[in-house]
Amino acid sequence: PVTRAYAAVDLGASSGRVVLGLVDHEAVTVHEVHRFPNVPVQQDGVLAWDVDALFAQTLTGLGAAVAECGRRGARLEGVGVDAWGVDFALVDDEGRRTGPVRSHRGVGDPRPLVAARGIDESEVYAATGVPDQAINTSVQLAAAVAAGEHAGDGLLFVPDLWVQLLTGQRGTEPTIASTSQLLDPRVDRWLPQLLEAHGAGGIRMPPVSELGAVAGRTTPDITARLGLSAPVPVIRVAGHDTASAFAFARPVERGARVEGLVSSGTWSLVGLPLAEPLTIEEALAAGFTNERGVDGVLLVRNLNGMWLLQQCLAHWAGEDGAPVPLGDLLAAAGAGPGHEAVLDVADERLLPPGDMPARIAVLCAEAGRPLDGSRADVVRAVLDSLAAAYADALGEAAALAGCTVGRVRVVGGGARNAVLCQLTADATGLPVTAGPVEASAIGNIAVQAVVSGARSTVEEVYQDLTGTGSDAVTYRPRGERHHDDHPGGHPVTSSTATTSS
Ligand code: ADP
Ligand code: LRH
Repeated sequence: PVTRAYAAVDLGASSGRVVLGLVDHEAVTVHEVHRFPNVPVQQDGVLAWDVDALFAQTLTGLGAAVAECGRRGARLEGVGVDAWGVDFALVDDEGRRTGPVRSHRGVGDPRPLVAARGIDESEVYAATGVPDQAINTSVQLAAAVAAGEHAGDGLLFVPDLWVQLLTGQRGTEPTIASTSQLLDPRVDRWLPQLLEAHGAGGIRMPPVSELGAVAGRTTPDITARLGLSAPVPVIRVAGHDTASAFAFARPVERGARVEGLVSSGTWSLVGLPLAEPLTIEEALAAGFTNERGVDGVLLVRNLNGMWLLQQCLAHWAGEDGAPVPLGDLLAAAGAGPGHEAVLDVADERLLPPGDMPARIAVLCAEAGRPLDGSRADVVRAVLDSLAAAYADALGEAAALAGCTVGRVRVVGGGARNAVLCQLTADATGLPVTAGPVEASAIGNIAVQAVVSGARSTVEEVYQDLTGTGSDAVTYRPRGERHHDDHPGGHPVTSSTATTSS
C-alpha cells in the first residue's frame, strides 16, 4: 500500500517550518523539509509580519514536501496550517489584503480601548473565556477601526489567510478564532455585541468550520507551482499553534492526578486541558485564558517565554557585531547559583522588541535582586523566573480545576533548553518530560491523519510516532522538593513522546 503523507505548515512567532508526516500501517514519521526565520518588520509605519516573504517560504517548503513524497513513493493527501494567535489580516471582497498584518508586539496601551468598550472585563470573560490582554484581537481590531482602516473588510487570522492563499476559500475554525476575545468558545460562535462594542460591527468575521473540515483544494496556480499532478485538500487543522502543540492532551477530571502542560516557544503557555471553559472570578483574577483545544479548552496563562532570551541575544549580537551562541550562555547561566523567582515574566513592559537586558535589569532591581552585570546573570534571572512562573501557573490551574499535577510536559523549542527544564523540575518538585520539540507540526499532522482516516484517533497517531523532533527527555527534580518515586539522576531518554504515565 502507498504511504500516506500530510504536510504541516507551522508558523511560529520566531520561525516557520514545513514538516512532512508519513503514515503507513505501522508508523507515523515526521520529517522537517524546510525552515525559515520569522522577524516582524516595519511596514507603513507599523510593526507587521512580512506575509509575502513568509508565504513565499511556505511554497518553497511545500514544494520540498512534494519532492520528498516523490522520492519516497508517498501520496500527499493533505496540507494543514497552524500559526501564532491573535493577529489578523483585513481583506476586501476579492480576498486582497487592505493593509499590513500587524504584530501583537507593536500594540499600544489597550486601556483606553478597553474603557471605550463599555462592558466589564468579568462580563467579557464569562462570554469569551479570555481576559483583557494587550495582545487580544478585540483591542487590536478596535485600534485598526479607530485608525480608519477599512471598517467593511473581512477578517482572517494568520492560518486562515494562508488557507485562503492556498485554496481561495474564506473561513476559520474554533481554535484560532478563540484567541480573539470575540468568540463564545462553548458554541464556537462570534459575539456580535462584542464586535459592536469595539466599533467593529461592520467587520465581516469568517464562518467558523468544525475542526478538521476540508477548507478546499489547492487552486490551479498553487497546484502547478508546487509541481502537484492534482489539487490537494487543505484541512482546517487546529490553526492555533498552541492548540496543535497540545493536540495529545485530553481534558482533566476533578480529583485526578494529571500532567501539567507547558508550550515553550516565543511565548510560554502554561496550564491544563479542561472539558469546558472555566470563567469564574477566581480564574479571571489569576489571569488564565480559556482557548479552544483539539478537545475541549486550554486553561492557560500567556507568559513572555523564549522571547526574553531571543531579544537578549539580538541585543548582545548588536553590541558584539556577531551572533551570540545561546548554548554558551545557557552553560554559563546553568553553572551559577540558583535563585527564587526574580521578575514577573508576564510584565507588559517585556512585550515590545527592544533593549531586553536593560529592561530585565530594571525589573530585577525593582524586585530587590540587582544583577551582577554579567550576561550569564541576566539569562539566569530569566530562567529562574520562567521556571517559577511555570510552577506557579500549574499550581494555580490545578487549584482552579480541582486536580493535582503529578508530572509536567514541556513541548516546543524551549524543550531543548535543558537548564530551564531542570529548573522547572526543581521548582515544581515534579518530573518534567521535555518534547516533542516540533509539537505544533505533529498536532497539525495528527488531525489530518485522523480526518483522512489513516488513524482512528489522535492517541493512535502519538502511539505510532517516531522521527525528528518527536523525542522526549525526562528531568527529575533535585533537592528536597520532589514528590516523585524516582528522585535524582540524569535525564532519561525515551524513544517517543507519549501521554501515558
Ligand atoms: P516559535 O514556534 O514561537 O517560533 P519555537 O517553538 O521554535 O518558537 O522555539 C524557539 C526557541 O526555542 C528559541 O528561541 C530558543 O530559546 C529555544 N531553542 C531552540 N533550540 C534550542 C537549543 N538547542 N537549546 C536551547 N534552546 C533552544
Ligand atoms: C504562541 C501563541 C500564543 C499566543 C501568542 C500570540 O505561539 O499562539 O498562544 O496566542 O502566540
